[in-house]
Parts: sequence; C-alpha cells; structure tokens
Amino acid sequence: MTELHIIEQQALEKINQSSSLAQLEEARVEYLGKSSKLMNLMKTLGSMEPEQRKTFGAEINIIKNKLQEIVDTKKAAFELQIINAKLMSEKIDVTLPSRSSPQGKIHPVSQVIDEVTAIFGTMGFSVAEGPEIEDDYHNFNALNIPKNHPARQNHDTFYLPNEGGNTMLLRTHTSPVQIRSMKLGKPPFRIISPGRVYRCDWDITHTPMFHQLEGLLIDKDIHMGHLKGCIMEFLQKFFAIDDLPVRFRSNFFPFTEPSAEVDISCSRTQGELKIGGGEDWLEIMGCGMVHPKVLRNVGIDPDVYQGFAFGMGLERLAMLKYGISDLRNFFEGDARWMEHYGFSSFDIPSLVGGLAR
Ligand code: 2U9
Repeated sequence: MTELHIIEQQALEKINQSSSLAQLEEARVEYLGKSSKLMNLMKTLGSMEPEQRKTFGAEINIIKNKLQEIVDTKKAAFELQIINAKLMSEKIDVTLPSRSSPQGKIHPVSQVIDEVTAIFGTMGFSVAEGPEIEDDYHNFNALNIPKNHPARQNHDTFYLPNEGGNTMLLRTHTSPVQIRSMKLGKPPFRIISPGRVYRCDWDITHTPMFHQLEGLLIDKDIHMGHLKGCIMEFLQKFFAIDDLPVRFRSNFFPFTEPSAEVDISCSRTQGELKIGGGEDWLEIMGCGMVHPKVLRNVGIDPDVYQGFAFGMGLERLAMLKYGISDLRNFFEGDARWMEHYGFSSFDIPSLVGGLAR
C-alpha cells in the first residue's frame, strides 16, 4: 500500500470514529488541514516529473475531495442532531394559559377615552388634538372670556412666562383645541377633544391635572334638539342603560348660550350609588349652544352656521362607571391600584367592555 493510501485509511478511520462535532473537527484538521500529511504530500508535487506530478496530483485530489465530502456529510448530520436535541429540550407548550401578573394594564382614563371616542365615532365625530401650553387668546379670549371676566378666576390658571408679548399658560380646558380646529378648517365640524387640562387646585375632589373630553358640532340648522339627542345617546350607550333618564338644567357658561348642566338619574341607598332609575339626580357633564360671539371670533357667520358643545371630566366618568372612590389614586402610579382597576390590553375595546368585566 502506498503512503497515500495509508493516510487515506487512517483518515477514514478517524473520521468515522468521531462521535461529536469537536472530534470531527479534530480529524479534519489532522488529515485535511494546512499542515496535514496530505497537504505535505501535495507540497512534494513541485519537485516531481510532469507526468508523475499529473497522476499523483490527481490521486491526492480525489482522496482529498472524498475525505472532505465525508466530513461535510458527517458535520451536517451532527448539526441536525444538535438542533433536534435543542428543539426537544426547549419545547414550547402553546396551549399553556398566559401569565397574568407581568402583563401591564390599561389605565381607567385611557379606557374611558377609548369608550367615549367609540360612541361619538358612531355619530360621525373625529378626534382633534392641540397644545397643552396655550396663550390666553385661545384659552380665554376666543371663548368669550375676556380679561378681568369673573370666569377666569374659576379656572385657577397656571401662568407661564410671557412669550413674544403673549400671556402663556397651561390650558385649563380642551376648548382651545376646537378654536384652533375651526380657525384651520371650514364648517361643518364634528370633533371631540380628549386630553389633559391643568388647574391650580388640590384637594379630595380636585387634582392640578385631570382629563377632559369636549365635543363640538357646527352645521346648518342645528338646534337644542340635536344637542339633547346627541348627549342622551352618548350617556345611554356609555352607561349601557337604554332608558337612562337624563335631565338638562339651565346654567351659565361664557362660551355657550343657552347653557345647561346635564344630570343622570340615580339612587343612593345606604351610601351606595346606583346609576339609572332612581329618585335622585347626579351631575355628569355640561353643554350648550355655541355662543354667536365665539363663532364670529373664528370667522364663522352665526346666521348661517350654528352648533352645540359639551364637556365632561373623564376621571369623574371613570369613577362613576367603575366604582372608583378616590380621585387622587388615578395619578399615584400604584401598581396594586392598576392591577385592580386597570383593563386588560387584550380586551377588544367595546362600549360595555368595562361593565361586562
Ligand atoms: C368651543 C365652544 C364651546 C365646551 C363646554 C362645558 C359646557 C362644561 C365642564 C364639564 C366638567 C368642564 O371638566 S369640567 O369641569 N365643561 O360644562 N364645556 S360646554 O364648550 C365649548 C368648547 C369650545 C369653541
């Protein structure tokens, strides 16, 4: 047997005996690597006669390719074995129920925003947004609340340093969003504006930041009948009570005329509040027909277009619908409170999703 065939036999033996990727690699380096016996034989080709070089070179190449092919096949088999073993040990049981605790929750205010938006969405309203840092023109003047108007005192405004001669402030309501939307577009309008508002007030029923949702509808031939119908539809859907009695009580707001506060029927037995079908009334939101001066301020002719507006506090809605007693807990970020009052992010938002919980 020639030296070449001895090397071939030894290589085949070592490769076939290797029982792991590491052993196979060791065999490959020994018999096919740069300083292997096979490669050393190849280096001797240069000193051979051309004819001998041709036959011996071809022979080495055949053996080298044969060994490489066996190594490759064996390597692929080992790799497959490793993957299969990994798949078996890391098996995932897709039928296991999900763990509930590490899952975050939807804050009740976000849930209420989604629910209210869905209801007004069915009535053709879309969501408008605007800045939380405002100037006093958009927050007050345009809404018929001029300087020194007593209504400004009620708003407990956080004032900021003046900017370019403008008095700047944190918006006290989301009404400037509607002012900006009307100045930018053309009637008709059907918008709702949910968002944060700020008032310098801090006690058991007031926090310096809370959430409001206001709505505005401007079109031709709009009257209080439309306002009442829209608000009743909203309240009955939101509280999931078809025949929920709703009362409109006359009030004053500078930006609407006439204006009303809206009450829903309720009962209070032994301190427990139940919404719908009682002898008592509960104030829930405010509304009115948009003041002609406000329409003129944004360039709308009140003899052609009229409309109504409404506003509500979202924490209050969440407290009433979901039985949350303390307003201050909404902003404390206590994970236990969120675990209890929050909503699953897997819930498909629906009008009565919260009640069916
Ligand atoms: C424009 C014209 C009119 C928005 C309105 C109310 C009545 C209202 C309160 C509810 C509870 C504020 O959060 S709260 O304290 N809001 O009663 N808001 S009408 O009227 C507008 C808004 C924008 C251009």
